[in-house]
Amino acid sequence: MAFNIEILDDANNIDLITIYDGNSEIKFTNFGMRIVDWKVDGRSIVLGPNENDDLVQYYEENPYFFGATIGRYGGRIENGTFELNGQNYKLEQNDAKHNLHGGSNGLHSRVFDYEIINEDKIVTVIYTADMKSEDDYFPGNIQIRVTHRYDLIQMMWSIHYEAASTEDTLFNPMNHVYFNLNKTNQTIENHRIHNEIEFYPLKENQIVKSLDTVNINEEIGKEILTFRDVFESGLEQIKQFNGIDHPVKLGDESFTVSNDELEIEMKTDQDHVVIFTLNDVDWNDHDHTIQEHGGFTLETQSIPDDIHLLGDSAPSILRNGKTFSSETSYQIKTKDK
Ligand code: G6D
Repeated sequence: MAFNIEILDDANNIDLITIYDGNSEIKFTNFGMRIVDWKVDGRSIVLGPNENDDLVQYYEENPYFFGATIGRYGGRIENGTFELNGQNYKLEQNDAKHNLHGGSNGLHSRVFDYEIINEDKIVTVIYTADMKSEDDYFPGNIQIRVTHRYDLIQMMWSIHYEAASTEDTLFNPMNHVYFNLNKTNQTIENHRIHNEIEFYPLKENQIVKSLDTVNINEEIGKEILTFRDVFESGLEQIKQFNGIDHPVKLGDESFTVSNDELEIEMKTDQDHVVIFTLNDVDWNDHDHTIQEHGGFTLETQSIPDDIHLLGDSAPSILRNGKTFSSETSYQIKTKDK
């Protein structure tokens, strides 16, 4: 078991952390607490920069939040405003009129202090930061601790989030990793989704409509869907957004997606996952390796805009005096040939 650290930007303390053994390799950076790459048997299974990209520039330009830790709030808050304890808060409107992924000063834009613990075949990276209300206009200063752990035997990446705030606030973090299990530069259409997809329809402005859900498996009449089935389903919501960009209800203990060779199993204590299938690509990533439907996210979090849908009982409300704690893991399994 081994790990190494490469300094990418000395002036800004940006590092690339590589953890590897014979079968797999995972790379993180303290810039936005990102997963940069994850290779299994030499194949990259997450979207990210190429070897010859300038990593910092790549992430500064990338509009899709590849691999980034998102916070304080994953997804859109309608009109960038919300009310909490009778007080109205105005956030940055960085996505049309909405606040998306916490705004431009969100966690993805920051460089974190970190420490590494190296145990037998398990490497743990612990990031810490303080986020001030004046940074992103949410109430309260929060202390955040995010732990990325890689188990080289299990090929399992787990993320633990912890936070405490000086005032009642919203905290709804997630990781914006995109997976594609294919060896070649194919889209995700061939991937099978082993769980039912029960999603929350969106309004035209991409904000969740209501708490009423639609079950794609029931609509199509198929137990196990491929992404191709979903894209070709003709369902209004899928046509409208050119793919999935929806919160999905999690019913089972785990959520699994596979192709013929690999399987990714996600486990989380969250009740929802936002799945986004890279629906419109209008960014030139120099090498042209990013394509429409070239990856899917598994963003485990509370339903975006829950503060408007659920008010005082929104799970994203973090009360002063309470500690937020949540865990998600992604495990790669190779299928028997
Ligand atoms: C998110 O749901 C959103 C998408 O609409 C957005 O385009 C993407 O992040 C960058 O998952």
